[in-house]
Amino acid sequence: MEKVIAQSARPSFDLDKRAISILRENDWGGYTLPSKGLYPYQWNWDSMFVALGFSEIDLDRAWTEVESLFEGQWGNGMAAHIVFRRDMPGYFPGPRIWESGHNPPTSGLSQPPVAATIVRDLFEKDRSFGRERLRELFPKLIKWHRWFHTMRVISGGTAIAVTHPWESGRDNSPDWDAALAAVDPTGVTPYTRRDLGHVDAAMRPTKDDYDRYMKLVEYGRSTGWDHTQITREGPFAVADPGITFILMRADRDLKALAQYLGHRDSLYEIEGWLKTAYDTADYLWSDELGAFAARNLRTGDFAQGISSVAFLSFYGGLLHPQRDVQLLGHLHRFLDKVSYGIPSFDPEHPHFEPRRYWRGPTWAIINYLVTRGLLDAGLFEEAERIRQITCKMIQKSGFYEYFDPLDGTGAGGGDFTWTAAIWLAWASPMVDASPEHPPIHG
Ligand code: 9WN
Repeated sequence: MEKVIAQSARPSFDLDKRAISILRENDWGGYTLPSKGLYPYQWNWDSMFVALGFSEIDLDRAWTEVESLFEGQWGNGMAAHIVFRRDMPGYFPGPRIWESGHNPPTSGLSQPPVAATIVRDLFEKDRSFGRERLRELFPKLIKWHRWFHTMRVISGGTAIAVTHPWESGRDNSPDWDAALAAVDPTGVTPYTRRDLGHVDAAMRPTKDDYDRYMKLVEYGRSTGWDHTQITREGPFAVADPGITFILMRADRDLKALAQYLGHRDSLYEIEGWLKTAYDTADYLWSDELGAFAARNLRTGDFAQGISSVAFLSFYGGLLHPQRDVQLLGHLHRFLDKVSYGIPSFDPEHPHFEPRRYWRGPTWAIINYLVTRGLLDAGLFEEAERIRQITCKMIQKSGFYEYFDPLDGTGAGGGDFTWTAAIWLAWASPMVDASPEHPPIHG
């Protein structure tokens, strides 16, 4: 299955080669680390982007990445956000803090469900090769989606809650500021952060944030990781446009997979989830911001600014002429204000910080997801603009975890796997950027 990329086919051959070596170097045998040192375990959505990257060179290895992630799936369906296979003292909080009771040990929460979308990509690359593997994975995928639609909703509603900023994959986005401020950090068990041994503190979440992250872990652990209780009564529950639109898209892709397999009962269940998509989106639309925004499920309050995940509504398959005009206005504004977008938070907002983690920097994975949606919606010009910026940014700085949108400087961890994977799958100048799937709207 291994495929060799021909030198003549790719003008950025050195970067292609480097990207492939990063994937191989961070491959620890069936699963891949996001970055050595900083993140020495398997992370949920990282692994799915990694699978996409591997699918450019080794489809078999790509499927293995997805399969290994699901070794961390709980009996209740949750695919955990971190799977811990070794005890690495260089990372905090490790398996002993989480006390998941799962084998292999995992964290106690989840991450954005890009898996079904990526599995569909892998399957469509070679259907006969993937059929058996899809058959094995499908029940696990649908169980995970069911977990989101039951254990991460508050009775009567359809909005999907994130119960910890880590669950959103966008740890310290300003989207969580108000809800996080309401978490009382008093009495948090003293701890030593490890991330600051790898990355400059100015690029990472603050101590105030971290105390609250740990308080939320302690709370989850005290419930024995009872996800229903955590969602309904816990100290933090915010509806996140990121996870919401990613799940919407993944539900549609899961539906396509059910069709391939002829799973009629599953189709009905998935269609039931999809029927609520527009209601869920309505809940996240802020007239004041003219955009989708995170919303605190305990108070109903919207976030104070716009994050780049607002533009994932296209990826989620939503079309709404009046709203789309406003969203595209913001997208152009975000891109025009900086040289290397899409900034993760509104560059004109007072809370924008160009180097601090999710409070402004540009992320190649988000650019990729937004672009997939724009292509589906026929917005080719915007899509190509974002791809070219991403390409230029990586050519300028290398495979960093994320980038300063003002000058393209790489930040966070270096030789970062998901950036290498996104390069191979999409950002490299020679990748065919035409839409792989027909539009999914309607
Ligand atoms: C906590 C691994 C992960 C990503 C997240 C990113 C960051 C972890 C951290 O790194 O989160 O899960 O310790 O900061 O925010 O999106 O999956 O790359």
